[in-house]
Amino acid sequence: MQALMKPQLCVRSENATDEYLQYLRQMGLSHCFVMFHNDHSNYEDVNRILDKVRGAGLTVDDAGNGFLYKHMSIHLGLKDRDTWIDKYNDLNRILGKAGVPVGYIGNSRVSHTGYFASDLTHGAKGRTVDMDEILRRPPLYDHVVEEEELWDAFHYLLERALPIAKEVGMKLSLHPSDPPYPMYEGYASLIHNSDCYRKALKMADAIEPGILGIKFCCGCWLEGGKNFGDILSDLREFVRAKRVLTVHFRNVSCPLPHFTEVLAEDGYFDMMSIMRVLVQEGYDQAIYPDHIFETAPGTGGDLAQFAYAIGYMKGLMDAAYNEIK
Ligand SMILES: [Mn+2]
Repeated sequence: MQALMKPQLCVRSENATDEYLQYLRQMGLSHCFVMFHNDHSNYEDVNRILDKVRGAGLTVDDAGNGFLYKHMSIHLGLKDRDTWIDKYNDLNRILGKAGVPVGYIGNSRVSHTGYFASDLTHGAKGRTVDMDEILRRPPLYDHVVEEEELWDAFHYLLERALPIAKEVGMKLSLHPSDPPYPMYEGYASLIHNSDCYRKALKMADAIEPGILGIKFCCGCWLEGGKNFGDILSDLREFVRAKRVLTVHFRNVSCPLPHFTEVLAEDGYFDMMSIMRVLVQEGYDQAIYPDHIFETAPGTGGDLAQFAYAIGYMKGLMDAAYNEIK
């Protein structure tokens, strides 16, 4: 069976060089996503960079600007949020009109204890979370932001973002909080289990049906373990409902409270079983290896790490498609 899902890597707007685009193509990739720097989030630069990426033979599945879509004024509902929502919507208008089918929404917060080397990571430095340490941290903001407040701000954002996305033919994908834990650093997490996704989709569909979707981060699901949900049945449910817009294919050493990110083949979960569900359900959207190790200077850096991760992921994907031939 011909592969339906689309393995992809990231193109940063400031690194959309001929050499980098060739690096993606020489791994047999024909898909990518583009993260736009603030300096490149205007109409001319967005279109220039998209033209260049597409001219190199790559399809852009999704794109956005992390500074804008993760802006805390939006997610905490601060006084200046409308200014930031307007800037965020302006970029989505540009992206949607340029034919990018998927954008981003929501504050996929990321916290960790640090990057540490161990046997689990073969001596490279892997992102590590010790939830007990994180829970001891003081609040980041001047008041503790409870769950209800966060959902109110999200609803306010959805009311303003979804109609614009619909108008320009775009869907918006939402990533879980990482680590997925209800409250830490003085503010609640929007998405810390699969029921939070069900709630978000229902809320969004009441405004504009079918626009909000999921960045299905296997890493976050596995970090949360049973507290997040049943990764395989959740994946099946959301893929069948056509709500999964991209998959982050990542494994961890064990569920919270203390995990390290590891190579896909080394984690506690069998990543082939995830690939099987995607293939069986006819998943036809993007799939991305997500995070990588920090390695010693002179050992190939991020490019080598991503090449290894994409190669392993594509190998599993081919094996899974071969099973149902
Ligand atoms: Mn992720």
